[in-house]
Amino acid sequence: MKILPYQPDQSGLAYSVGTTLDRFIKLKQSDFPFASGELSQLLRDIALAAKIVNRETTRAGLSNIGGAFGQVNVQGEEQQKLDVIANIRFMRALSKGGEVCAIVSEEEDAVIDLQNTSGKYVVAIDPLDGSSNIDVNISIGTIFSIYRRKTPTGSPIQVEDIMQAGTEQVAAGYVLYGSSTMLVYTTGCGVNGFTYEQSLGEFFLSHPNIQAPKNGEIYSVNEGTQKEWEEGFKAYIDQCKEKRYSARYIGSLVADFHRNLLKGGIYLYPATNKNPSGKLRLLYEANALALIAEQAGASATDGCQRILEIQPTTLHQRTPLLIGSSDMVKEAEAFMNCSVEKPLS
Ligand code: FDP
Repeated sequence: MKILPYQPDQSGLAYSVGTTLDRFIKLKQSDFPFASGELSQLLRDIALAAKIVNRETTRAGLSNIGGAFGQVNVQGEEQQKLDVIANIRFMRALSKGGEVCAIVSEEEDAVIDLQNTSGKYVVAIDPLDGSSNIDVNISIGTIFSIYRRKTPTGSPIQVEDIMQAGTEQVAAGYVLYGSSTMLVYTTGCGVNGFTYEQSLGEFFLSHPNIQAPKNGEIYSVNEGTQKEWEEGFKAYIDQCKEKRYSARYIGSLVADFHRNLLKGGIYLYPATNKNPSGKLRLLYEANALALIAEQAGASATDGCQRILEIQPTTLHQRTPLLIGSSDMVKEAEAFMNCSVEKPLS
């Protein structure tokens, strides 16, 4: 009997499809001493739900899942049917896996206790971000943060398990449903991006070790609220214009953030009259993107304080957000007036 060692094919006849998300997660598990595989499984559960949400979003115009659901969420925002569907999909995936004990979702007033006291992890999630863009076929996203519970497993969940600062995240990521669907995540050892290959039903590593440019020439802000900005903020945006930066604002945080992360730029959502503490939610929007930003060499601040160090006090707490290329964020911060007392969100 003849036995030969395996020689990878060099002919180029069948191109390599690359590293799947599953394999990558498994390979990276060894980055964590004593890892038991639960976080890896949790990331895989999120990826599965993302594939399902991707399927729903891509047929949004065809099936009866577009438009408003007819209810408002705890933020007072009108829920779209796809917001509700995405929430159900992620809740289901996270509750079935067994690794999670509690979920904070944009679409739920309260913390959802999964009654799984053996679950080590708490997930904060915005199941479908940028939902005003769903019906007009523009990029939308999912944002998630994963925390390890503070109290011992086996006991009921407590406030300290939920109200953790962003520095405590063990992993965070987003899914961008755009011209292609991408999942980008970090476990605190750099940032990696995966593109969904629809025909194979798999995410493949497409953007290894993402490094954000230190500087950029794109600013992303809703200029319609300009009259409500504080003077320093106005002055910074004026400077962006003087420097002939490009204005790019999709109105989907994930999409605006992703573009600026890859190309260099800054996304800003300041305090306004309507949203005196800013619009974006700390627990399930700002924190996840701030961790990714920092892991990729970019930064995130509320104008005066590093986002990751803000101690949350309420579930749906809002924060101003300045996030993107580190030099741009630093420059913007220098314009902010940090002596004014901030209103409670
Ligand atoms: P949306 O309300 O459509 O869900 O998360 C909130 C968010 O979108 C962000 O994705 C987006 O960047 C921002 O709000 C848009 O707000 P404005 O319409 O006030 O600009």
